[in-house]
Amino acid sequence: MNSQLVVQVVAAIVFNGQHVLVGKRPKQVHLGGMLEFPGGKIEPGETDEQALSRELFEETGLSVRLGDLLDECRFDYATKTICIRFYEAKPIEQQRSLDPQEPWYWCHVNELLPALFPAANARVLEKIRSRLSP
Ligand code: DGT
Repeated sequence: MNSQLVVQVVAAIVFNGQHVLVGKRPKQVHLGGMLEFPGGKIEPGETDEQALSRELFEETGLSVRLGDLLDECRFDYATKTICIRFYEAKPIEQQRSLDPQEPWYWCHVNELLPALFPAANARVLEKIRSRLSP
């Protein structure tokens, strides 16, 4: 049994037509260099929606309307266990444009290669692909 504290994480799959918002994690952090969906750890007292709105706005300046829960996954790493919930989202307003220097960009769904993402994202990537394939 894993007795480590479980870190609660939320992430958004923001769809813009055939594109989804992704970012590259900074080199120095856990899973550095991998792609991720915007989001992060839930602060004490926050709902999933509050945490996602805060993280998305801080990271990208984007306001979204949250949709369905697409996947929930518990994953054990060497140093911690995470429980991550992925929500579908639609962009409402972009407060600032994304600078090419920033890690965030709109990626075509055909380019969401599982090898570029943390293993915890495998199932949701599968769901995104099957949702958009004809
Ligand atoms: P910080 O800098 O400590 O405030 O970090 P936060 O709140 O931005 O959260 P972060 O991104 O360090 O932690 C999220 C954890 O979930 C991290 O261990 C990586 C993991 N993870 C796996 N897949 C994803 C994903 O698609 N998006 C995000 N944001 N995290 C993911």
